Parts: sequence; C-alpha cells; structure tokens
Amino acid sequence: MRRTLGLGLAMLATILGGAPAHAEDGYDLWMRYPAAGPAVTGIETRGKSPTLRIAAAELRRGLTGMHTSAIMLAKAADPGVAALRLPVASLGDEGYLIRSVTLRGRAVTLVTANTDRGVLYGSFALLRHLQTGGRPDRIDLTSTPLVKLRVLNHWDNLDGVVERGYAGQSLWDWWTLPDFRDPRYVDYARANASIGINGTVLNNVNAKADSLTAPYIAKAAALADVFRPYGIKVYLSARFSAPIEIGGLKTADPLDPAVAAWWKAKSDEIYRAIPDFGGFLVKANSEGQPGPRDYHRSHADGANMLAAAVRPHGGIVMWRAFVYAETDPEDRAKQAYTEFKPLDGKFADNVIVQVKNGAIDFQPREPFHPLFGAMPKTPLMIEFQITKEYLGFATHLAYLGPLFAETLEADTMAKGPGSTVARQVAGIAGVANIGRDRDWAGSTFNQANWFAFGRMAWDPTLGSDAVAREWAAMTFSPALVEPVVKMMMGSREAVVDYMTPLGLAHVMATGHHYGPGPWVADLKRPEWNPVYYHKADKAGIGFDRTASGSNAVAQYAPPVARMLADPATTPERDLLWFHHVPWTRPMASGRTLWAELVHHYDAGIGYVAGMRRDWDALRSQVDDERWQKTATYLAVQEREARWWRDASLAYWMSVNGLTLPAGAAAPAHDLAWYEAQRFPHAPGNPQ
Ligand code: BDP
Repeated sequence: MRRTLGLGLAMLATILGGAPAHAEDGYDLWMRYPAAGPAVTGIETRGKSPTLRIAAAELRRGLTGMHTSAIMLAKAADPGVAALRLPVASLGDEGYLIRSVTLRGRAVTLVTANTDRGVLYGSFALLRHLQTGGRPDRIDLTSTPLVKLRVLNHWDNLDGVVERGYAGQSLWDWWTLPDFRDPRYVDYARANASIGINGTVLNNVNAKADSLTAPYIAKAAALADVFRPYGIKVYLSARFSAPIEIGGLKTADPLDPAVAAWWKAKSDEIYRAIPDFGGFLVKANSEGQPGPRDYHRSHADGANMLAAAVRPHGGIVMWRAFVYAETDPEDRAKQAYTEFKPLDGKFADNVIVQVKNGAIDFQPREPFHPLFGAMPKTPLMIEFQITKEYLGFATHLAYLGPLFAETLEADTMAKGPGSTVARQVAGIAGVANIGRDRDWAGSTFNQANWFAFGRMAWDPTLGSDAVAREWAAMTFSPALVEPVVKMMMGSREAVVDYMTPLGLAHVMATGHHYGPGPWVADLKRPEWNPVYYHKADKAGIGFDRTASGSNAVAQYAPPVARMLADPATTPERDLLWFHHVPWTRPMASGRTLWAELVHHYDAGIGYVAGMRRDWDALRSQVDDERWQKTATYLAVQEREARWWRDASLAYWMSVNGLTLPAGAAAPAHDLAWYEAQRFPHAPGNPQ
C-alpha cells in the first residue's frame, strides 16, 4: 500500500512539476492543478463538516490524475488518530500535522488537526508540499500559526471603486448581493484559506455609514456564509459618526449613553445576521474621518465604547493608529506615538491597535514604527499595504516579501535584543491588492504579494526567499524557481533605488501618488508636500529627526534611539529619513552622498533592465498570456524607472546646483517638463 501510494504521489509530483506551458490567464493563482485526468480515489474524511468536505474536494481537485492514493483527513480526537498518540496538543486550533502513518492497519497519509479548520490548512499544505516538489512519501509536516489574527483589509467602496486599487473594480458586487453569490467569492475564500488568512474586512477604512444599514448587513452576511467554512471571518470598517448619519442621533460622543446603546443595538443586529462576525475596524480622527477627538474624548474612549458593544458576542475592535492632524505642527512621523503611547493600558482587552509598518505611510522603505514594543499593555497588530500605492501600482514588479520581512524581523529592543516586531504583534493586516481583474491582483507577480502576505502572517520566520520559492514553483513550475526568484528578490530594492533611495520618502506626485513629484510645495497641509519630507536645500538633504530636529528618534527604545541619533551609526538605507546631511557627505562606498544617490537611481534602472533580460530568456517556458503581460509591464517599469531617476535628478540639481558625476547620463528633459506631467485619471485615487 505504502509503495503504491508513494508511486501515485510521485506521478502526481511529476504532473504538477512538469506542467507544459499552456494557455493560462492567471485566474488559478498558485492553485494550478492538472486540468483533467482520471478522478482520484482514496481520499477519505472522518467526520462530515462543510470544512472537511471542502478540504477533501480541494485535494481531489489538486490530485486529479493520480491512480491511487490513501489520504485520510481526520481530527485528532478521532479514536483511530488519538490511538497514534501524535503530538497534537501544541497545534492549537489552527495548526496541522501531516504524516505517513499506519492507521487501522492501512498505510495512509494522515492530515490531522484539533479543528476542521486545521485540517483544511493541512490539506492545502499537503498540496503545496507536492506542488513545490516535496517528496510524496514519508511525509512529516507540522505547522502552527505564530500570529493569531491574519486579515485582509479591503479598501473597497460600496460603489465598486477600490481606493488605491489597481486590479479593477471591487470583487464584491454589492448591488447583486445578497441574492447572487458569485462563484468567484468561493475562489477568493479558497485562495485565502490556502495561505492561512482567517479574516477579511470587506469595506474601506474611509467608511460610509451605509455599510451598517440593514440591506448592507444582509449583503455582508451572504459573503460571511460563503467564507465561513474556509475559516474566514468577516469584519466591517465602521464610520464613527454612523449614529448621527444613519441612527438619527445628534452626537457620536462615545461617552453619551445613547450613542453606546446605538452601537450595542447595531452590533446585536449584525450578530443576528452573522453569528461569527469578527468585529469592527476603525479609522478615526485621521485624514478627515470623524472620531472621538471631535468630542474631546480619547482614542481609548472611542475604541472601548465599540468594544463593549461587540464584547458579548466575542467580537473585537481593530483601532487604527494611523492618525495625524492638520492642526498639529509636530513631525508627522511622531504623531501616532505621541497620541497612542500615553493610552497604553487604557484599552479594553478586546481592542487591538492597528499600526502601519512605518510611521509615515506605506513607503517603498520605512524604518519600523516606533509604537512596536512601546505599548506593552496593549495588543498591537501590524498593517502592511499589499496593494502598491507607492511602489508603482500594478505595473511595476516589486516582490514585497523582503519589505514584510525587513519590518517583522526588525529589532525594537523593547525587551532587550531579539524583541523583533513580529514578537510584539498579535495580528497582521494587509491592505488587499485584489480586484475583479481576471488575474485578481493586476499582474501575475502581484499575486506573489498576496501569497507572501498570507504565508508570512502565518509564520513571520519563514523568510521571504523561501516564500518566493514556494510561490514560483506553484505559479510557474519547480523548474522555473531559480530564475523567477532571482528576479523577485531584488525587485523591491530596485523600486526603493529608483524612487526613494537612502531613506527618502513621500516624494510621489500629489493625490494619486503615480510618478515623481519631489518639487511639490504648494499643498495646503505642510505634510502633504514632498518638500516637507526631503527638506533638500543648497547645503544638503534629509529630515533631521534627531535632537537638533524633531527628535523622533527618541520614540525608539534607547539602544535604537542612540544608534539612529548619529548619522555614522544609522544604516545608510535610512540615512535621509533621520538626518539632514550635506550633499558632499562621504558614504561607505567612498562616493559623496550626491554621487551615491545617482548611483542608486541608476542601480534601480539597471535591475529592471536585468529583470527584462531574465524574463525574455524564459519566454519558451511560460504560457503566452502570462509571459506577454509581464513582459509588457516590465517594459513600462523600465521606462518609468528612468522617468523617476531623471525627474528626481533634474529637481535635485535645481536645488543643489551640482553637476552629475562623470559618466552619469543627463536627464532626458528639463525640470519644467517633469513638473508639467499630469495624470488626472490615474487609478485608485479617492475623489
Ligand atoms: C494612505 C492612502 C489613503 C488611505 C490612508 C489610510 O493614500 O488613501 O485612506 O492611507 O491608510 O496611504 O487610511
């Protein structure tokens, strides 16, 4: 039996691994299974829940073409499994164990867990194991998520527009819900379950109160019904002023009993429709959104009032720390810490504070947010942006695994060495890059960012390289892993190089953030202007965040703060984030800062050119549609990387009066040309 099983799975591995190039459009994501073949037999489940049925169906689908197989899906409490005395206690309620065992006298590949959800995750792990060329026999895999809350944040509006979305309209067809449940919702759930995502916030953080009205609750409930067996809970973004807008109250003051009663009744109503509703996500008092500060109450007052409303049902409130006020002259990078740090210990225990990875706003590179490690009495979750608002939209190839890893692995030193950001968080949120485009994410390589987000949320220690390898094997084939991963691994750094080298940030054009705009200086709020961030002048460039400037460095734990206080000990990649330094400053390479900047811009372009060459070489090994679209996008990326370099250099030269280092090409146009570029219909920009 064991031999036949091994053989069958070996054949399967061949089928999956050597899939010939055929027409594909990216819809299948990393779940590319053989299209047809003899039905697989021998997948058994013990127990009958919808989740187990789904797990078995997924395996049947993925293992099509096998002659034989004996795979057993069973919970650990099953008497036969229990008799094996496997180490299941540490699996918790989401972990899984996959092992080749003899069960009731038969050799089987057992997928077990303490819950049905765990079995589902294990089934996807078995498929991944085989799709990535793992050996089909003597399997012994076990994994437990290190982070409990792993959620996507959809910035989807009720009219179908996705804020900062570059993959088409929202996946949710709010208009035809709840009646029509697009089969695509099931595929969305499969994809998320396959990478361990267990929550989804359906609507934009810039929320409309309408999403909390009865018709929209019914629509959300229909989606929750679809997602439930996949272990995915539904959450909603809540507009803080909803009691006024749809409740007829005069105030949304969180300490007003009528307001608290309204939210309680509203929560009860939601839970009647969605018994396992996850809770609320709130953006308050930020970028014009209403919030408790409007009533001179604290963020804790607001969060706790909502938390009390969902508490009887086991719900949570994810309260965002992304706050900065137009009236506040303080360095924008400091404002969230200033506002939230004093509230440590004041939040109810079902509140989790959601903090962006960096202190500004999802830039190509940001040092980790100083709040990580600074609120020991408050559960925090980290928020990444999977959609590439600031990294070239859907067209630029930028694998974000290294960005996620860089932040998660950063050492806050809060509790001594080894206090990584990953260890300070109880949850991970990612702003989704998903839309109704046929390939879901706007490009094949953007799918990798969705995949990496889920895999690294499950286990932040996996490493971005290992995750890229999994994705490349599953999305293309094991044979393409090396060249594809080579392209991916340096791709985010390339974007940093051609957009925001050496710690620069927020130098993008206004509003849509497409393309360069370092010269912009005329917007109403100071911190909306790129000149606020780079502070370039004749003498130098960079934002002084040391004691002689805004002293943002003091928000970090003392050893980190000390390191960042001195340009000599600040990593060069973050230099201009923390320091204003002369253009002539000598850098580690021996170049001046100015020459080093030019070098980075050119290196970024060079990397993209290299990716184009690598991709060209893969033409015969990749199906035509996915190859062609990627090739076209890479050409766009190279053109735009040059544009970024040339525009930036033209502007810096207008400020510093320097000439280009020997051998560097002059910008293609003069500064006025770059400044005159307009893109009134760029996607994703909120109107
Ligand atoms: C910024 C986006 C804006 C979002 C905001 C947020 O430009 O559209 O509303 O973040 O996170 O990056 O709330």
